[in-house]
Amino acid sequence: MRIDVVTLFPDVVRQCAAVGVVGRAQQRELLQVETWNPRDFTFDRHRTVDATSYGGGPGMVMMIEPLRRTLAAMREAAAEPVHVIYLSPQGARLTQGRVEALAKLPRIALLCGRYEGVDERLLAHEVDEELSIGDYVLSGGELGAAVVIDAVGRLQDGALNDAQSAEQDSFSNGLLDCPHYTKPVHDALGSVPEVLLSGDHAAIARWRLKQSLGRTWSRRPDLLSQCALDMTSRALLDEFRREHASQEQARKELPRSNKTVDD
Ligand code: 4FD
Repeated sequence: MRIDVVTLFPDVVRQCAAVGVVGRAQQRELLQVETWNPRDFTFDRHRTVDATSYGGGPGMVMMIEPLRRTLAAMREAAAEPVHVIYLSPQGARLTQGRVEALAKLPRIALLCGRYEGVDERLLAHEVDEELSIGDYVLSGGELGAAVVIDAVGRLQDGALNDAQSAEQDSFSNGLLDCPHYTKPVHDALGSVPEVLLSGDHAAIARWRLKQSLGRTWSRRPDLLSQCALDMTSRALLDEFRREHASQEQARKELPRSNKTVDD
């Protein structure tokens, strides 16, 4: 897959995409990331890419012409049509489902805004999809682009090894991930749940699914309501909720010993 990024800060995007799983995916030629700087498509002495906003008020807007020329050059270098995505707080929320669909495309382009964003006319004519990585404002679309590149890049065939397999990710089944533990078995902070040491793979899978269901129920009920649970999952979640309720009860009845530095 190839991802073209239109950005005033190509170094930021390239460096974000150069490390870890996604950096390795590029080395293995499973993923190609190219950047295009709109400043290279200006002709004036100051390489101007922005101007003040009509209607007044503070803040600058990215101008049509440099971006139009940049996108034309990017599209000319492509054999196929390119799906162009604009990163902005006004976009549809990026989800793992959308990431999985984008990861199957041969080519996407990411348009990064700075200042107050891009002239609406350029967006209307050149952009296929507007995405937001979350309900907060960044000083530019570059970190959003880096998020898309990472999420999509790690799903390319061969990017993850067996141990990292994407099937185990949070959200791949619509649920949050279960807790994870490693050495040592006993620590001052607590012990590893016994079932994980039992070697009983069916019991371990059951425990993990129950934890996933329970965490999703308590932390992200919005996800759970979008998720059709089978009988097994319903039973596991009921079990978790009963345990959760009795733990809450115990916590209220005998408040845990208040150990302090003075003890
Ligand atoms: N939540 C996001 C994307 C970009 C951004 C920008 C209009 C500002 C947050 C277009 C206004 C781009 C996001 C740059 N902030 N800032 O995905």
